[in-house]
Amino acid sequence: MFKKYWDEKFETMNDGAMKKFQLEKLKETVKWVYDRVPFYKKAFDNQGVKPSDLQELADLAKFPFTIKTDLRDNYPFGLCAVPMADVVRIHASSGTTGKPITGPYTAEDLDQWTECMARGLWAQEVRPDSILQNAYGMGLFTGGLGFHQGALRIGCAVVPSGAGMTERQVMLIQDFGTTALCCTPSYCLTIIEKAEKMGVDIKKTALRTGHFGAEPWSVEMRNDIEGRGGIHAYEHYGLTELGGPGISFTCEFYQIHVNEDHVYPEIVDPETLQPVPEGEEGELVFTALQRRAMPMIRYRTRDICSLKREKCQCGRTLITMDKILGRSDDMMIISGVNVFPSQIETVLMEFPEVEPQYQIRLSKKGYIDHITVETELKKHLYDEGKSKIDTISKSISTRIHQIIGINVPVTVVPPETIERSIGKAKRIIDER
Ligand code: DLL
Repeated sequence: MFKKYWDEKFETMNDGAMKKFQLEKLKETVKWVYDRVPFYKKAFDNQGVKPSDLQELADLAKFPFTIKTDLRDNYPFGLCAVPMADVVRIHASSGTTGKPITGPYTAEDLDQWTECMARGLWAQEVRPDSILQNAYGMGLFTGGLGFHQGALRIGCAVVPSGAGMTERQVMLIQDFGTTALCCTPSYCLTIIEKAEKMGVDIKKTALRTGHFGAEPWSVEMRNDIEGRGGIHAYEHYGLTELGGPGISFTCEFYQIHVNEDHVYPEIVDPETLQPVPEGEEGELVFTALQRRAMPMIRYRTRDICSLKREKCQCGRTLITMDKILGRSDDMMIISGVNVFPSQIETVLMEFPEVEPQYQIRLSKKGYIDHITVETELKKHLYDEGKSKIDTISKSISTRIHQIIGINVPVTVVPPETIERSIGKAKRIIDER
């Protein structure tokens, strides 16, 4: 049976019907948390809003935002809206600083998450006869089990290889005839590089699709992965606070469709917190529509992005979001210009001489902040010596100036000195 969409009703729902559905779910959710979570009751009361004030979608703007520190302040389960007896799984973010962000799920939440994942993977050519190698970190991270469940629901063969042991990943791709690979885009590059070293041409394997996410990556990086891996590189986006991956996914036309029957997206100006007009850039804010264990109301993701409602050739009517430019936490202000690592990446990827590996080092010289971009040259070029290295680093620096408008010295480091990622790549080294 030919089935184009996993869930045709919602994926192709007309705007009016979707808005009606969203309003109904929003009303339920604000009431659900107001009645059950003291934090929300207090926040709504302080703002002078009641669940009954939500009469149309625009009324959501009257409700308070939720931010990361609210989750930390109420760690681990203070924002939970159900008794522990109804919780069946708890995920958590890696939390590089302080305590992690917790993500509890009821059985129904898990089921819906699984549906969202199956929906995305189906749109990305995964079928019951696919062999899907899941190299996202297994465990507390939502990537591993999120993709696992979605793939199981489709009924394909799942290889839960987890992140790391890269040589073995290459072996499994070859021996098992893996057709779909799930991992972060930076880990995919690590796998491709390892394969090249092992003398394995990934293009000659059965691998056809990649399902990448969990970190920002440029279109140029995607093109590189597609070219070197001989695959279609699809994307997923999500965050622990909203239940992990499954918030949005790319279709075959690279449009990132938001599962807006599950999350209600808004874009706000990060300074004024006012909604910005459609198509304009700002901070992504999500409200959960169907979750029960820990539904977030107007959660500020800190991800910088824009939303567009345009007709997509794939036939899906789900609103689309742009590729994430970066997190506002990772935004650097250099000579007064706002810069995201992904913009530096875009310039670097124009240079076929460099490896798709880079780090941005921030340091202090006296009172002055100093930035350098470190990257690697292809080994044979590096071996040509200093004058080659100097010429290329100068050209990159000039190009960064042309494109982004900032003066940044570029340092070429010896081959393979930038640490290869197996999960989320660390792009900024802050030594200030
Ligand atoms: O990274 C969930 C996930 C797993 C998404 C696997 C996709 C695939 P967290 O660890 O909580 O959850 O990190 C969430 O990662 O706010 C973004 O800043 C970033 N992020 C996630 N997906 C993308 C993407 C998972 N496709 C944070 N592009 C988010 C850019 C992404 N950034």
